[in-house]
Amino acid sequence: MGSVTLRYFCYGCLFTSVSWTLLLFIYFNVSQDSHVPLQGGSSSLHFPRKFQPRFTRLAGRVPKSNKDPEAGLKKGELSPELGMIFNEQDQEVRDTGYHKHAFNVLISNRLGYHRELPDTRDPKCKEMNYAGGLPSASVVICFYDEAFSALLRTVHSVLDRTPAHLLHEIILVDDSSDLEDLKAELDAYVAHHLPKNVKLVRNEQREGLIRGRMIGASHATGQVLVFLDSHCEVNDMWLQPLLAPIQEDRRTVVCPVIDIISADTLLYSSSPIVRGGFNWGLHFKWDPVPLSELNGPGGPVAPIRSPTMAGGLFAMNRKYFDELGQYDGGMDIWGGENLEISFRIWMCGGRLLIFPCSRVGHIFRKRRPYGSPGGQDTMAHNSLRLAHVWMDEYKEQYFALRPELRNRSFGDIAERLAVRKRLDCKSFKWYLEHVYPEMQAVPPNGKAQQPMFVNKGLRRPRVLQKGRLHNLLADKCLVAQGQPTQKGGMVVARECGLEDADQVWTYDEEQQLVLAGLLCLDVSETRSSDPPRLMKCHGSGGSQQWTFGKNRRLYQVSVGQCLTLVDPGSRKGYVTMAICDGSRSQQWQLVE
Ligand code: LR7
Ligand code: MN
Repeated sequence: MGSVTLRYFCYGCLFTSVSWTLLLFIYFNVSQDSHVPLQGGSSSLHFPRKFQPRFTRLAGRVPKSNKDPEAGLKKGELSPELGMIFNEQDQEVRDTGYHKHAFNVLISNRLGYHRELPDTRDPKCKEMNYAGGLPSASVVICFYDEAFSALLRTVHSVLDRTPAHLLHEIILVDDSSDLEDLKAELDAYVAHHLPKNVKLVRNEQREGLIRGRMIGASHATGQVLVFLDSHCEVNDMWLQPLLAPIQEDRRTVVCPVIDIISADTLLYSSSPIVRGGFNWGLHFKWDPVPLSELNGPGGPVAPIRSPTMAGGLFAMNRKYFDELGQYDGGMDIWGGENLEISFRIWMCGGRLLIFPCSRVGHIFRKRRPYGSPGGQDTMAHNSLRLAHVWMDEYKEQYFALRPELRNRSFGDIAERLAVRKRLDCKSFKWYLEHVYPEMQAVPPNGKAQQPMFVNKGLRRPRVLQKGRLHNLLADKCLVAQGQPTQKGGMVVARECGLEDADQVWTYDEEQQLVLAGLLCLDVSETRSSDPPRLMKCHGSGGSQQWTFGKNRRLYQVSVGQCLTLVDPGSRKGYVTMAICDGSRSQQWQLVE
């Protein structure tokens, strides 16, 4: 993942939850079209029925139709037009939000601090009973420059979905955020709108998430520590399945299934049941769960042994966290601590389990929007420390991939070696043989794998409609400016060619527009005013997700704007993204 350091700011977009509720009420219930001048009143411009996409896939998806946004939404579904840009201020919120936080802050703000989520658990989870007398939890949320609405949704989701007697406290650790308004807003909010057991701790200097969590834990007094990233939403009955096994065995460390909150649409959807692994580049990765374990006697509610954890979301007995050596305080900012604590848990007598009945959503971003204060590669520094402390002769596997790090200094690790000795931990060889036998000693291609979800599969989305994309005002069709095979190429409106296969678009169930069966119509993440381009289809919605709406508008879900012909008289046929205004330059139709 790349990282950039950005220090600028706009929280002019902040409202209290009350005013947001009001705004959303107006937006959805009263007069959605009153925001949109020049619109005709016709409602006959919907897709023909046969092309209306089905609703049958994952719960919590954006409804795939151009129905009225407020009509018939199921629990946890979002209006596809929730990110609609109405004015320059909306645009500013969206664009600077992407820049600073790498997700759609406009939608995050509009969602407010409370929302319903689809229940993503296996139905059998509802039959589970958790005995009384579970230990109480201290939830530690460490954050640096987080978007206020995302942080508050994290906090409120915990308050809303955790029985009071199990929630000892929430400890917010502000890791010396640079966004000044975030500090002021949060002070006021914590003082006036949150219960007393929500505490705010401020680091005087940026410590990074690893020392940040240690500081949070040092303030905690509950029996169990639960760590969360600052852009999560916990789902129904999330905590009980995590507390019960810790009560049974204090050396069991537990993770929920991490559901996916889309960075572009904020849609909450179920994540596949996978477990944690890693590669020799010391990147975390998701692995399929061995069938023997998936189909074991406990069925879909049984815990899954996981060789590693992703890092951000887990629960652990607080005293055991101390005994096990907390974290390596010599690790900086971000990276590596997740593998370090995973190895330590397994090698030193504990175990790490994922409980499929506990579900917590996390906003998965495409990049990290912050860097380290001095621009250092903290992932490399932290990985070196963990390799030297825990990996024995297997650290050579890492150096084979990263020879430039072999002689790099990594600070003092004496304290960590003492932890390993004190706990009489097993060897890394033992860990590989008993916990992660799937790991191959020699990397097959010498390359580190990508540390992200790769669970999409190769299935091609079902085509819903096919034809030329006709602009009604100019009587022209949307085509590639150059070759339709050229990645990054622009699109323009030109004379329609009836026989021309290069003009044929498909619209599919993923709401993608694919030209000539090759590339997808895609928009820029950070600048909503940039013209759309043809890019490789990525299959994860967002920048490639389009809906046909009122007045034949072609709406872009993550940009919140409509495809617009710039100058209908000009032969150049340029198109751009612009605020949806119902004008004829925004009327598009797929015609066979
Ligand atoms: O200097 C910092 N100080 C902080 O307080 C940098 C970050 N942070 C906070 C930040 O605001 C956030 O709340 O630390 C938290 C994690 O940072 P992210 O969200 O940028 O990290 P991530 O989600 O990309 O990374 C994953 O790997 C990290 C390795 O250090 C941490 O373990 C994260 O907690 C972890 N996140 C998850 O496991 C969520 C699931 C993602 C996956 C896979
Ligand atoms: Mn995160």
